[in-house]
Amino acid sequence: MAAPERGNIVILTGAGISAESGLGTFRDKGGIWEKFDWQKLATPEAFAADPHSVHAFYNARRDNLLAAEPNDAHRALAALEMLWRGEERGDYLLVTQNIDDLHARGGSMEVLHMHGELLKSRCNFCGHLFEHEHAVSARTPCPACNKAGGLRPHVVWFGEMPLGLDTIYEALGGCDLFIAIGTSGTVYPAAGFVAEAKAAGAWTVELSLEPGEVSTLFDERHYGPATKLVPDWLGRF
Ligand code: BV8
Repeated sequence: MAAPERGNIVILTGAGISAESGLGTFRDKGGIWEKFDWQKLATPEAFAADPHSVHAFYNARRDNLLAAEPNDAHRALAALEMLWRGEERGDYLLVTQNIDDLHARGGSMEVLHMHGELLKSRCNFCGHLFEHEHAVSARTPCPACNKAGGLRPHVVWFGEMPLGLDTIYEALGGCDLFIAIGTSGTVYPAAGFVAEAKAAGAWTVELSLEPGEVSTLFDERHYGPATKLVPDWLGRF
């Protein structure tokens, strides 16, 4: 597809865009859900049953993230956002399933974290939401209400409502170009976004290492490592 001069763009990223920054993906060989059981670590029931193990799981991933750097794919998306918004070519929405902060550190100004953020926790007692890099445990007191035992990762677990869905579905309903980058198309509702975009008449593009579970829905598909594929494909704008 030739790059459009104008129009509304929605981009959905998944763990694959951060793979070359050293953060694990979930379902690739050796992925996170191969090593860890998501039913014991990424559901509200798991947290209620064993908050210590769940906090330890996210503390370890937070440490990995603090040692990671954004890559050329993150930076290429930031450049597209700058161009699209700077020249008022249309709406631009970056939605990520990732809980890392590499899009922001790579220069993206606005990122919708539909599955939450690893560098944030919130208090179940007072609702306080705060950023932190240090480890948190079931005994850590809330910095606002000072009560201990109520802190949880600001992460959307399986069975929980993803964040920002109203904004996302509104953008999908009016988008001209939908690009999915580094996602296996396994987790809903994110995996259903391509169908929403198609229904709105958008051109849909999959950029990943290999075909995902909803690949056949895409108008255009390119495969390869994101740090090469994304700057190359976005270079046409
Ligand atoms: C919801 C945060 C209702 C946590 C995550 C039974 C009970 C309850 C729910 C369900 C159920 N059955 C089905 C569901 C729905 C469920 C779901 O979809 N389950 C799946 C497993 C079937 N979804 C939910 O529960 C969601 N909530 O349904 O609420 C609702 C429904 C509709 C509307 C409103 C409300 C909540 C899901 C969120 C769960 N939280 N993460 C954490 O991170 O610890 S999900 C987890 O999977 C991550 O967020 C991850 O981002 C996401 C998707 O995975 P991917 O990003 O795609 O990563 P993956 O490893 O799978 O793929 C990597 C891809 O990268 C591959 O394609 C690979 O080829 C590519 N790649 C690899 N290397 C590279 C690369 N590409 C380019 N370059 C490379 N170098």
